[in-house]
Amino acid sequence: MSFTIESARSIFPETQVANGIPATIESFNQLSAEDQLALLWFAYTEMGVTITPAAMGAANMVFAETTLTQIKQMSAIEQTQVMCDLVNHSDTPICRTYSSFGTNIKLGFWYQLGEWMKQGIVAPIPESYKLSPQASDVLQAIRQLEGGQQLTVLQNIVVNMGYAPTVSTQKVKEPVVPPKDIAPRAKVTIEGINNLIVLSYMENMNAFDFQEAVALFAEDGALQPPFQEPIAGWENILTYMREECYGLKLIPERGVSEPAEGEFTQIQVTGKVQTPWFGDSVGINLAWRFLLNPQGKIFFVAIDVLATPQELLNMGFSQ
Ligand code: EQ3
Repeated sequence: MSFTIESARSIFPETQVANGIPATIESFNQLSAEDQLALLWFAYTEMGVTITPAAMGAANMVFAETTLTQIKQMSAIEQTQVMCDLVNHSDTPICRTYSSFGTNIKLGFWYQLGEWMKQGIVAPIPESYKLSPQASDVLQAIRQLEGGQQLTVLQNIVVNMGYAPTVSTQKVKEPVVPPKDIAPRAKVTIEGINNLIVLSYMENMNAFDFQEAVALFAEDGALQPPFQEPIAGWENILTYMREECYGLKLIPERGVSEPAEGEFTQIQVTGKVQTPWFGDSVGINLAWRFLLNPQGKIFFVAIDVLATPQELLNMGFSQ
């Protein structure tokens, strides 16, 4: 019997995924627009992490400049309306433009608005704003997540704002990374793993050499980001990596490799990833679940955010 992408999704079923993340996002989405905006403000200011301004350069904010200038010139009431529209997924020109931005531009857009809110250029959340009891519960749930998980919640919420019509529009492409931006290659070692494809995946991702990273996949192979559906095929994976992975630092620590059905090999690796937004101040605890086909190519890899840091040590080793 051979694997399908669907059956590959359940390799290493004992992986303890941080299911608190989608649950928190779900309860956040039930709140009123005002509560959502205020809660994000309070959560963000409480987190005690600061965005590395260098990440703004990588985000290529030129795509968002016109919209940001437009918002800057609005009255306070209009500014608040725009922010509520974004949260409400209203069909407005700004919401449509926002949806066409890549992830990094969306994050940079809110970072800029946040800075302007602090400076009084954009309508702030009144300090006396009283969250509803439901919103206070969601804020409490966010407080209880560990740092990397809080960022994952924040990122997911921000990325899904705006209005995307069902007929897909042309996405604003993030900068295509020219060869000179490929970082120096650093050798990766993973305790318990000597598989060259897995090691090479980590090394190429850290060098931002996404062409080489994609060449490690089978032509019909797939990559499944946390809490998302698998992205299948070389071209789609490459587009995704160019948009989402520039600046990420993968820090795999240890793993296990074992034979699977039909001469496939399954490999589980645990470790951390750092995002350029917060430099090395926050590491997100992750697991990679690789399934290699009999030719040794990556047929499937899932990336999961782990429930507890303890999982970094526990996983795979109890078998
Ligand atoms: C202004 C303010 C504060 C208040 C206002 O009311 C509303 C909003 C929205 C506000 C602003 C919020 C801001 C500025 C939020 C910024 C959030 C940021 C910068 C979050 C960044 C998070 C980054 C994360 C979680 C990155 C995770 C990366 C992962 C898991 C990478 C995984 C991958 C690996 C390891 C692979 O091997 C393959 C690719 C893949 C990407 C899946």
